[in-house]
Amino acid sequence: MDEIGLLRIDHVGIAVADLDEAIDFYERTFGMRCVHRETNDEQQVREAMLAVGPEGGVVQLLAPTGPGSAIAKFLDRSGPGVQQVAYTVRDVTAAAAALRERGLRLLYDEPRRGTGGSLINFVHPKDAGGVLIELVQPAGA
Ligand code: MC0
Repeated sequence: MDEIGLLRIDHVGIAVADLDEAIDFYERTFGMRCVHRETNDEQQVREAMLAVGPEGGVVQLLAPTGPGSAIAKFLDRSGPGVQQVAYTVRDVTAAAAALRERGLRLLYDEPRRGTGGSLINFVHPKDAGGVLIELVQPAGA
């Protein structure tokens, strides 16, 4: 079987209703630092990346921009909380193909645009023990 090419945990994604309020909570309570913010129209999210600490780790806060957003649906069903675990991969197309070969459902036929110009795809949570898994190929990789 082909290698998936996982490199590390890219981020843990948390669904929130109010982005500014959530950033404030993580900064004040845990001393995390907001290092990036952006709106992704295709995914219908406003997001913020928070650096956990000096040794690494990133938390992504995700708020919906409209009712059709996957985050809006998640919040309606489950309330705020962990929505996804994302892994950095060398090559998202190759990783998706290797996972399909193992019988898992990938959500997109082709990678889409993620944070900071990355390329992303997702494994359906029902094929991964109830966890939505995002594959992230960083921009320029
Ligand atoms: C749904 N389910 C989940 C789940 N979302 N389980 C764990 N984690 C989640 N996040 C479960 C439901 O509870 C339900 O279980 C079953 O999956 C329903 O599956 P479905 O009917 O096929 O699907 P939907 O309509 O609930 O949608 C789920 C799906 C969707 C994962 C397909 O959320 C999606 O397309 N996600 C990918 C895009 C995304 O998440 N975008 C936002 C982040 P039961 O047992 O009740 O049947 S954007 C992002 O992350 C970007 C900006 C980035 O990082 O670069």
